[in-house]
Amino acid sequence: MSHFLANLQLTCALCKICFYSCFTCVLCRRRRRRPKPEIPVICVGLTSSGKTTLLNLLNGEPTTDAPQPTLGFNIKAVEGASVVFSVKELGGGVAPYWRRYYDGARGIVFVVDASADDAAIEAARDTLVAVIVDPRLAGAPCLIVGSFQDRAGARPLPVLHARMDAARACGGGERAWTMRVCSRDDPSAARDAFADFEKYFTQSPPGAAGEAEENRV
Ligand SMILES: Nc1nc2c(ncn2[C@@H]2O[C@H](COP(=O)(O)OP(=O)(O)OP(=O)(O)O)[C@@H](O)[C@H]2O)c(=O)[nH]1
Ligand SMILES: [Mg+2]
Repeated sequence: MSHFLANLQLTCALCKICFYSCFTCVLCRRRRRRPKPEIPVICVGLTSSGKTTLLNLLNGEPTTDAPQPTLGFNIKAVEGASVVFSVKELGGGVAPYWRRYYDGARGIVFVVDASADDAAIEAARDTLVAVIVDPRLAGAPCLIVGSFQDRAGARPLPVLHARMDAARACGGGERAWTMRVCSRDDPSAARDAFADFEKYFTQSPPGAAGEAEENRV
C-alpha cells in the first residue's frame, strides 16, 4: 500500500513538473515575439500640404485643430502590419534644409494638397523631383499622398496622377512608388496608403520598380 502511495505521489510530482514546463514555455515564446523592424522614412511636401495632419490621423490623434507649422522636423512612429515606420516629417518652411535629413532614410512620403491650384500642384511636382534625385534617396520607394479630398474641387486620384505627371516625377520606372488620396477625416484611406507602401519593404524583391499595380490609372 505504501509502495502504491509513493508511486502515486511520484507520478503527481512528474505531472506537475511537465505542466509547469509547458506553461512557462508558452509564456516565454509569447514574450520572445520579435519586435517589428523599424523603417526610417522622410515625409516632405509644400507648407500646409497636410503632413502633420496625416501623421496625427495615422496615430489616432485629433485632426480637426490646425497644427502649428512644423519648424524643423517632427518624428512619429506609424505602425504597419509587420514593420514600424519611423517617419521624420520635414516642415515645408525649412525646405532649403531638407537634404540635411536624408541620411539613412529608406523611403519617401510626399504629401500634396490635391485641392490646390494647378500652379501649386506643379510646384509640388517640381519639389518631389528635386527630392528624389538626391543620391542618398536613390531607389527609396515613394508614397505620394493627395490630401484635402474633403474640399470641394479636390482632384481625385486619376486627375492628380496626371497633373503631377507622377510616373515621370518618380523616375520613369526606376523606383517603386504608389499614389493614394485621403483627407483628415478618413483614417482608413491613410492606413490603406501606408499598407500599400509597406509592401515595398516586406515583399521580395524589396522595392520592385514601378507603381503598385492596383493604383494604375
Ligand atoms: N480640410 C482639410 N484640412 C486639412 C487637411 N489636412 C490638413 N488640413 C489643414 O491644413 C492645415 C495645414 O496642415 P498641416 O498638417 O499643418 O500641414 P503641414 O504639411 O504639416 O505643414 P508644415 O508643417 O508647415 O510644412 C491645417 O490647418 C490642417 O488642419 C485635410 O485633409 N482637409
Ligand atoms: Mg507639419
